[in-house]
Amino acid sequence: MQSLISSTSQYYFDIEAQYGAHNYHPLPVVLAKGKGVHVWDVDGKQYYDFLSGYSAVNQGHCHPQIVDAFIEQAQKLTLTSRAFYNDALGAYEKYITTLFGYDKVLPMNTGVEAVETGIKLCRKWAYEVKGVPQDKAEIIVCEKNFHGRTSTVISFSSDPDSKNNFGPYMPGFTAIPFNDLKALEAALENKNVTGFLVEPIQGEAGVVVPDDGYLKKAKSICEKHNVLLIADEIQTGLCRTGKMLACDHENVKPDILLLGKALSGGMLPVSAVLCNDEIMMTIKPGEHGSTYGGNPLACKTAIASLQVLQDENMAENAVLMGNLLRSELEKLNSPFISQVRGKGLLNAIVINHTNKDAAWELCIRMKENGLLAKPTHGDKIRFAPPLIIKKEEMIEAVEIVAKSLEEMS
Ligand code: IF1
Repeated sequence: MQSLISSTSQYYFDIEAQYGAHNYHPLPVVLAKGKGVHVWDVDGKQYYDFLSGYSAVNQGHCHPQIVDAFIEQAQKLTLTSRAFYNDALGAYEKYITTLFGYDKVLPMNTGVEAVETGIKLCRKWAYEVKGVPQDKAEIIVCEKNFHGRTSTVISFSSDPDSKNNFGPYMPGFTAIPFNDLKALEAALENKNVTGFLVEPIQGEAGVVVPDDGYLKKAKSICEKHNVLLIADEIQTGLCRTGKMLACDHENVKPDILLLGKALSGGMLPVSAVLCNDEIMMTIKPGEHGSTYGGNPLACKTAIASLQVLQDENMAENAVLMGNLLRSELEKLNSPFISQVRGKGLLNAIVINHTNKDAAWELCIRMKENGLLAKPTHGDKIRFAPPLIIKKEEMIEAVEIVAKSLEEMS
């Protein structure tokens, strides 16, 4: 379906095509402003943002308290490097470790850096604490995982787009089916296994929610084999699924917790690795780091981002609005929707249509009607608005989905 494109928007499409890498295929919309659940394009048209920066703006676009914290620190001191102490890092470290109940935090920037750091900690712990033979540590991952795009992390991806022609690949990873405890039990018979890296809900795979009790049983299997559970909560964490952490739905405490995205409310890249001393203290001075890791601007922004999640009860709202979204979508009884699934405000619909571009076309129609969402892996569309969305806004958003589905027929 041909989208209605203004000449202003076309200018931006062209300049990016000319000067920017073509590593994305964005929806044809050029955004210029964001506030709360809304974004506006260069022509001033308003949209509901149902992607939330891939769950990085859970708190809503340009949340005033987060912006204020950012601006205040930006005018004082933004980066010292870790070659020196600064007056923001310690307070942040105390805040976040107290909030999540771990001895220590290792501050990084992007989500994949937190994943890489978690892998390095798990391996170091294997050799220096568990006693795995040198260079034999094995980490179990799940098929259809998404943990980021560095060369190590795509080494254990099962997605050809993420992996093809980026070899040679990093060894030391074994993939098992997600949501399969027998496969996990069997994989952990290998005494060299040191960790199990898993997303509590698989995001990019199309919001795949495991059976109730899966995480709890996985944790006990790991404990039985002295294997670390590494929970990648970079997308599922920070109230997105209706609890502070998706692991909280089953009262599971990962050995290594990975956070990112909404940890900064969409202001700048901030990620974090949390674990207890037995694991964290295996890394000694000079053995890991990052120029921007733990910078004062990130620390103050992250505290504000975590505080507003709690102050504004965003997890509770995610439960209520997620239930409303899924029930309203089900009520549409659209022949084009074969499944509605998710937890809290991490949701996806599976499109049932002979036309392979149906999901894309539906996203184009929703864009024309005032709602932005993006297909993932062909026939799924993720619906993940900011967690501050109100009931009347959710109702209006579903009306846009319904109208767009009508147009599809
Ligand atoms: C893209 C989606 C993909 C993540 C989980 C680590 C990372 C991500 C569970 C790495 C990042 C982003 C990356 C972006 C699209 C988006 C994404 F699921 F969120 F939609 F790809 F799967 N763990 N997810 O979801 O964090 O290094 O990006 O900060 O690469 O296209 P990052």
